[in-house]
Order: sequence, then C-alpha cells, then structure tokens
Amino acid sequence: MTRKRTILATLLAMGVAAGLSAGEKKAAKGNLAPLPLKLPIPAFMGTPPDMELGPHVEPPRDTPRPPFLAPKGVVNLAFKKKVTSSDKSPITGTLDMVTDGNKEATDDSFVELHRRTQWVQIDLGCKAKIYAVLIWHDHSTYQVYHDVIVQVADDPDFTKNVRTLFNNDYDNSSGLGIGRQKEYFENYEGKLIDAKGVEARYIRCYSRGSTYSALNRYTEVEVWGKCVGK
Ligand SMILES: [Ca+2]
Ligand SMILES: [Ca+2]
Repeated sequence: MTRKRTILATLLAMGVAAGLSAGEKKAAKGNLAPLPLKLPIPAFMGTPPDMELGPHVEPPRDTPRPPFLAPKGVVNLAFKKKVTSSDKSPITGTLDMVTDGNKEATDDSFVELHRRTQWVQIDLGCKAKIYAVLIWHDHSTYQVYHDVIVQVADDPDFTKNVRTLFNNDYDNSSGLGIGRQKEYFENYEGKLIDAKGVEARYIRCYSRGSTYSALNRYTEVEVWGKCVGK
C-alpha cells in the first residue's frame, strides 16, 4: 500500500467522511493529521427551535464538523496558561477556568464577565506557530455571541504586530473594525478558527454578550500550535 493509500485508510478508519478527498490530498502532502480534539458532552442537538436567523448568522450545522488537519505534533498551548481579562472582577468563576481543560456545559464550568465588550487573553509562554483556535463560550443553551473577535500580538498590551484572525462584529459595535465573518451558534464543538500558521505569543478573544444574555461567559479557549521561540 502506498503512503497515500495508508493515510486514506487511516482517515477512513477514524470515521472521517466529509471533505475526505481534499483532506487526504493535504495529508499526503504535508504530514498532517486531524487535531486530536476532546469534545465535551453536547447539551443539545440539532437546530434551534423558533429562532430567527438574521443575515449575519450562519445556520447551525446538522452534522459534526469535518476534521481539521494540522501538522502532526501540535498541542494545545493554552492549557493551564495564564489568563488575563478586560474584566478584573468576574461576576462568577475565575479566569483560570478559561484554560483549565474543563469544557462541559455545566453552570460551574464558565467564568462570567460583565456586560459590553470584554476580552480574555492568554499568554502562550512562547512565540508559537498557531494553526487553530477553539472557543467555547456558554454552550449550555441555544445562543449566538456578538462581536467575536480573535487577535494575536507579540506583546501583552497588544501594541506590536497585532493581527486579526476572526471578526464577526458586522456593525463595528466593539470599535475594532467591521468584521466580515458570520455570527454562529454556540455548541459543544466550540468555534474553530483556522489560524493558518500565524506566529504570536499572545492571543485575545473578544465578545459582547449574546442573544441569551448581555454578559460574557467563557468556558474554554484552546490554541493549537507549536512553540518556535520566545
Ligand atoms: Ca474551562
Ligand atoms: Ca456588533
């Protein structure tokens, strides 16, 4: 069996069906593998009942997310790393809960920040090549978070080499510029943002309440990549 066929067989064995041909090609080319994500228990399934989707919201998927391929050996660099925030005194929970590995949709699994635009920031501890960022806000109920913006930078104050990986603030209510990405429904899979190998040490995730609450809940953030320097 050729190497290409071996990878194909492996992916098939893992139950990978969607996007196989593109994924298989990439895998054969670049020594890639699906991110070894460990997802929490779904709090609900399927499409939200009687919820009107505006033009800025993408409809929820009815099928599992296709596997995301990244170079073999990437790890969740955010795990147990230091978290800071625009909110110095969260309403409930503590900031370390953003990187403690608990992603479950229970009431004691999130840190709750005050209303309006807030952010959480993670210091990866090294300059890293980042392939994917995953965010779980509160995924216990159907809701869409607003002004989800993800940026990376070379310094903790976000003054050096700031780059925006994701922005769905379509009306610029958070003032960081108009976002072109769609709003989306929270669910157990978290939101996966393709970081395309961007290099940075600091990552900041913004939000501005949701369709469910004006407050900002963060359950977990994962940053998959590899350290490349200081
Ligand atoms: Ca957590
Ligand atoms: Ca907005």
